[in-house]
Amino acid sequence: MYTQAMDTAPKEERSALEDAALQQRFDARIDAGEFIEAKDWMPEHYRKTLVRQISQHAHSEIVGMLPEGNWITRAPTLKRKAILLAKVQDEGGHGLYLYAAAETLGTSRDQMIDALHSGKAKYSSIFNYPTLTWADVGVIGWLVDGAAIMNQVPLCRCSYAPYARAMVRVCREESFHQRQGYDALLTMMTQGTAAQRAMVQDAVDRWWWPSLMMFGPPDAESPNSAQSMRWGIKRISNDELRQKFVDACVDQAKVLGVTLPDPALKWNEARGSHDFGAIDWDEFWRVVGGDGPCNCERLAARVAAWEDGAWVREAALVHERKRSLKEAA
Ligand code: BYC
Repeated sequence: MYTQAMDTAPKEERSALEDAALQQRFDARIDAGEFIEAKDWMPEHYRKTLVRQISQHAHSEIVGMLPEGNWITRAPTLKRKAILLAKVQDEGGHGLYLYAAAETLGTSRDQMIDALHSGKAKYSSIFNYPTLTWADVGVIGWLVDGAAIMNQVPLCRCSYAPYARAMVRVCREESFHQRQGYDALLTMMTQGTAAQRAMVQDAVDRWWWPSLMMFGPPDAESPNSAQSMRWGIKRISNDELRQKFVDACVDQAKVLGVTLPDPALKWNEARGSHDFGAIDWDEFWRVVGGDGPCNCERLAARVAAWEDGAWVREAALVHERKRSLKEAA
């Protein structure tokens, strides 16, 4: 595990005056747009906020492998299967970069995984919806990965450098994910049968609103936003990102030939953006609270994977022990 190699004396040995000076210097660095590294002093609340966000993000990547992983054995062609395998594997990699980034803040991976498996930790609401048809896989790429990119590109400039660095790589891969989903849908819409086109529309109808919820609650009801924006963890607010996403999707939907399921969606000349209908926030909080269509199934699948993989972890430890004994000899 990485630990926080503090350059300063432990908290109990520092005076209030020293603490105030450290805080002042930290604030000045944030104001100057500097990046904070793992070894730098940081306020406890900043550290906790980062661990909360980064670990939730890591869990989302790992749980996010499940809805699509479900379709690997049923992909319609060898090409689509190979693409989907690579994509799901990428999501696993993203989870690992993010757990490693969170570990630099002094939280162990075991602690984070325990929190996920015991149901204490959150992960993105979006992964608690079922993937009913092959079109869902395309729509996840287009809308879910599209929303993820919109939200994650600003995180490449997050004030905490290890998170920002991880996000650069994640975003590059996410953009391939978004394109593969859009391409799969375009193929179905332009070369498919009427039934396949209807399947795409049905998937868009089911995933549109949950995708808008991915950006989190409205700014006015987002308890963490103000402080996270002040610290440069979040650079753009939940509502602003949601609006940018809606605006981007409208044109993409036209090219695809699908209808976004919102009768209130229309261009607002004065705002230079699209107006859209009300999001069902009761549904969002229900899903976040554990009562979505697939919450139990997702958690059970993660716990089972962890238990079934125990022998791999044990074998890796024994191998490492043997290797270091050999090296010492
Ligand atoms: N689902 O004060 P707020 C991916 C929680 S991975 C569940 O606005 P914040 C992908 C929030 O945690 C997608 N919970 O919070 C992977 C907070 O609860 P706590 C994941 C949500 O942190 C595989 C409370 O609501 N992306 O795309 O300022 C395949 C109040 O919210 C959600 C990330 O994690 C939600 N949707 O802003 C394909 C990106 N929204 O912790 C794709 C990094 C909010 O106070 N994270 N909550 O108990 C972020 O950017 C921010 O954490 C959020 C929320 C914008 C998500």
